[in-house]
Amino acid sequence: MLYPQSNASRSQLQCEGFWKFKVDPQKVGEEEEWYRGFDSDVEIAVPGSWNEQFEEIGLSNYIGAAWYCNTVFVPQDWHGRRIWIRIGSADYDAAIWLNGTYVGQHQGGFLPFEFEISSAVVLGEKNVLTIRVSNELSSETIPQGISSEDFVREGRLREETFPPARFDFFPYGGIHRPVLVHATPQHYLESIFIDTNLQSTTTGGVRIRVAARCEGSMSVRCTIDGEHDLGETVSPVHEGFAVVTLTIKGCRFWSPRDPHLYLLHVELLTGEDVVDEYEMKIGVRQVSIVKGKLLLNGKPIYLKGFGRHEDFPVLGKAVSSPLVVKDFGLMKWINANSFRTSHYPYSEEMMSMADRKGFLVIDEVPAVSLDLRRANEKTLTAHRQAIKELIERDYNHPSVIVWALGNEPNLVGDEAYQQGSGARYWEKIFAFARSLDSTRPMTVPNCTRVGVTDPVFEFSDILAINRYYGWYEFPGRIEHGITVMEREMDILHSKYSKPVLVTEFGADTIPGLHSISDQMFTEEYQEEFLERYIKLLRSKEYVIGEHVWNFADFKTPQHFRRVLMNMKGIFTRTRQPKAAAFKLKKLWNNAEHEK
Ligand code: BDP
Repeated sequence: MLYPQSNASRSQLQCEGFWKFKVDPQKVGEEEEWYRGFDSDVEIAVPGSWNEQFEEIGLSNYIGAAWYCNTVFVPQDWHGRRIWIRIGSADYDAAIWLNGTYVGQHQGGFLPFEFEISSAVVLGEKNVLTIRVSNELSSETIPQGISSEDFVREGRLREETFPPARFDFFPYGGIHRPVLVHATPQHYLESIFIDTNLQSTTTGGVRIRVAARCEGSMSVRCTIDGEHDLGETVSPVHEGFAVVTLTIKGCRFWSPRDPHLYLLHVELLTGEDVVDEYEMKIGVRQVSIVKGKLLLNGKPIYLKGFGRHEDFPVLGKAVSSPLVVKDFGLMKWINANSFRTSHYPYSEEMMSMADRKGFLVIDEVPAVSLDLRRANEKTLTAHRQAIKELIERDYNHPSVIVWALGNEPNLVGDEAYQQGSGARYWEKIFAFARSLDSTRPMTVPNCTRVGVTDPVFEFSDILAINRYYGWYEFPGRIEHGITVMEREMDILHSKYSKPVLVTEFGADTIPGLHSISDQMFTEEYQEEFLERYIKLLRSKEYVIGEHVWNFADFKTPQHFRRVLMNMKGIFTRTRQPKAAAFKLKKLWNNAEHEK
């Protein structure tokens, strides 16, 4: 699925703005035929989260189904083309109707989906678009949900949150990314996958795999930055596929220091006539792990940055262009070179900006806190589907250097996980992911409670660990926490001989709270915690990076250990720096590949 664009062959309409909105807690909407269109005094902004927009009408904790309705005028001159509806993300399940006709359903949040609507659309008129979204989760969805009964069954009543969630971020509902109606030609480019490598220190290789839906004799032509002398650029389409290989001499390889992007132009041709075309920016770079080091273009790279969230007051989980700009500005300011899309895929707008700004991204599948006692074949299928959709969406981003296939499985502990169920599950997941991408390292961040015997380590290329010694364990005792951390990292490394990446470490901090002794929640405690961890990590040859938890404070479900938010942010939820921000800026003020 290609991101829609406008060019001589393609067009698009943005459907953002205010939509009619109606909640459907009893799930009567379908029976009452709301899909034919409805009126309502309640209007919701798209993109946006309903929990943030409708506190006043009692929806801040609403988990359930809700309906959206709008009209879209599709121009007459789209006649003869294929017409599609594409949604950037709807959390977590969406069903679509156009003019009362069912179009399709997609399960799984945080990822785009599209359906062809050519036969349902009326050209030159307003079409009624109805979307039902639900933010309900179950044991069979990715991420998994949790019910009040599960809390009891799992013997963890005191862990109960409201709304119930297995994870530590707010389970917002809504259409969170752009809704687009777009047109392609009848014969069209369906997907493009780019592989790049270093053929020498000055020559880059680019392999372009194209899938096209077309009939008859067609070919694909690829050009980079309009240069035609890059090798054989035309290839015939055979059974819907074509491969073009190009070489770039005197190549400017993509890196955080020089995030150079080339413009790739792909055309679908019949003879010399252009049937469809697509333009995209590509970076030429190579990621590898050699002798325990993470290499970018053959040189060791050390990751400095954050685990993050998509979260902001009023917006909830909605993508906002000013916020994307602001956050990259802050990450540059603080001298970070990387981030992890914890705990789900981020907006396409954010990923493209990472390419342009030269950030290295660990791209995460939304399989957070998996509990295998609750998982079954359907969970496995949903997990595979999320991996497939994420890899297809983000394969071409040079910024994406690692896939995280989940986060902290077996969080609340179950012996069977260590004794076989974990290994059996992850073996299948890693094998599936590797069948889709053989070029990038893969990992799953592990949690303290599972420890160094987590089966994910067997399958991971990088040993990713989330640790809070000096916070959840040994509260108020940073010194002791550091000693335990060091011992554990040494054991981990000697056991698996793979590079170690600390994907989370941090301390909740209330800005303005101070103390002259080690007191949790003070600004001094956060500064010292981070500084001591960073000093330790840099003293270990096998550590390839440090990701502080979290970039900014973020909203969580209600729980006695959270005051509205998780406050481990280096910035507040509204992006004011805490004292630790200035400390990190200094600690990260060195060359990207140096510790
Ligand atoms: C880790 C989780 C993360 C939490 C964090 C915390 O990966 O989602 O927000 O702990 O408790 O275990 O701050």
